Parts: sequence; C-alpha cells; structure tokens
Amino acid sequence: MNLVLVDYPVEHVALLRLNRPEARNALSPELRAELRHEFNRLSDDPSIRAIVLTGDMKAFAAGADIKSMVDIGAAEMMARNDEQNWAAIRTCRKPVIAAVDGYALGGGCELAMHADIIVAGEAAVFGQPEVRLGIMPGAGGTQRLVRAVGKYRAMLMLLTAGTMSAREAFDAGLVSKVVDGDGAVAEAISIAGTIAAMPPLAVDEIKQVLLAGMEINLDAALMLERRAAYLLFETEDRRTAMTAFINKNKPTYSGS
Ligand code: DAK
Repeated sequence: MNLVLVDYPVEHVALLRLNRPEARNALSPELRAELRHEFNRLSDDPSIRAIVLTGDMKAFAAGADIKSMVDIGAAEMMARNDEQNWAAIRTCRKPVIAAVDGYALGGGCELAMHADIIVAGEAAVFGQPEVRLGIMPGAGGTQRLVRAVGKYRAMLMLLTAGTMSAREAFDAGLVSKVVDGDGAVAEAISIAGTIAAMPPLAVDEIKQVLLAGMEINLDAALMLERRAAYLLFETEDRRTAMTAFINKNKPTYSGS
C-alpha cells in the first residue's frame, strides 16, 4: 500500500496525502521514507511549483508511530537517521502548504510546521503531547513552535500536553488561515495554484530569503533581501511581468 498518495490537482501543483488512516496517519519509518522520496522527487521536478501536504479529516498526522518506538533506545533512534527525512522537507525549494484537518500532534504538528503556509480546517487540533510519553519533540517542536507563538503559549502547550484549536492556533500565529467545514484542502490547492502562477524565481527567492533571514540579524537579513531583489531584475520573467502589467496582458512565466 502506498503510504503517501500523490495527485496533481491543478497545473504545476502536487498534492501529497498521508495514507495511514487506520493509525491516524502516525508517521512510521516507512511513511517518512516515502515522504522523503516524494519531496526529493518533487523538489527536483521543474514542472512542480508548489506542494500541498495533507492527511484526512480525522488526522493530519498523530505524530511519530509510538508502536515503532516503544521498545527501542537512543542508539536505535539515532540509527534510524530520521533527520534525513525531515531535511528533505526542510530544504525543499518549492513552497509547501499544509492543509490540516483533525489531529496534528507531536511529529504531526512538527510536520505541519515544516510547511511554509498552514491552512487549517475549523476542527483541526494542534499539540505537542510528547511530554506525556516521557519524551520531547525532536523535529523542531520546541524551536519552531516558540518562534511561531512565543515563549508563553509554547511552554504551556509543551509542558502540559495541551492542545490548540484551529482558531486558537490562528490567533497565536501558528496557522495562516482557518477554513470552514472540509474546505482546507481545496483552499490549500487554490493558494498553491495562485503561487504556481507567479514568476517561479521570485517565489524561490522570497521563500529562501524569508527563511534564511529569520536565522540572522536584521542588518544582514536586509542585505540578503536587497541582493536577492537586485538579482531578480536579471530574470526574463521580471521583464515579462512588468511588460504585461503595462500592456494589460495576462503573462505566463518560464521560470527563467
Ligand atoms: N502512533 C501509533 N499509533 C497511533 C498513534 C501514534 N502516534 N496515534 C494513533 N494511533 C493508532 C491507535 O493506536 C489506534 O490503533 P488501534 O488501537 O486501532 O490498533 C488507531 O490509531 C486509532 O487511534 P485512537 O483509537 O486513539 O483514535 P481516536 O480518534 O480516539 O484518538 C488521537 C486520536 C490522535 C487523539 C489518539 O490516537 C492519540 O492521542 N494518539 C497519540 C498522539 C501522540 O501522543 N502523539 C505524539 C507521538 S510522539 C524525534 C523526532 C520526533 C519525535 C520524537 C523524537 N527525534 C528526532 C529523536 C516525535 C514524537 C512523537 O510524535
């Protein structure tokens, strides 16, 4: 059985759907390996300009697979080299939009936080309940969460295994947009389609500069931004876009 289903709902957009519904899409080593493979493949595919990542209505993902971890120690965990699976998502050059319905817990919440944009269905639930299992997040759950929501809400969630509803997560800054009913995936695809219609090199630079700039001081980040902004003036798509604006045409972009 494929643990990650792949679809292409609109031009230049790939949809990845986690497919372990019977286990609330728990992130087994096999599922993670498939996810890594798909991210690497799509990252290298020039026809793909945005990726939507989702689960099902019950769970985006309920975290790392507890059944696969119950009997193993630190050395075996290290030997799994799970980092390579996360790195494939973290270093993906294409914008990633998570469409979260149901539970996004533990590694599932960390997976959502690997995305660039998070669209949540109104019934989504976010949490990092690892403490309840005597462990802690290991894929960015302490670090990305605190950057998204600040120390006090992050501490509360991490230390009490508490959860946030979609609207609480939106208010806290963990979610980009909340969508009624079961519309999160459609909205995420729509956002991906909008991004895919933009000049790809501009999209690429914006994503890279925003993420890299978060890790360095403001002056250096502003310098990085200026350099990338100058660079985009060299692209064919920049010329196409500005000319189309002046001539009131609808442009198409080549990514050059
Ligand atoms: N792992 C394995 N199986 C899971 C699972 C999980 N995380 N979550 C659910 N399942 C399974 C259940 O065992 C059950 O299986 P059967 O009993 O049918 O065989 C099935 O999915 C349905 O689950 P429930 O009956 O519990 O379904 P409900 O709808 O009632 O509840 C739930 C859904 C998501 C609220 C509940 O299943 C739940 O609380 N699940 C556990 C959530 C959780 O604790 N997540 C954190 C996992 S620890 C690291 C990097 C990352 C991590 C650690 C280290 N390093 C780099 C070192 C990450 C750790 C984690 O994510």
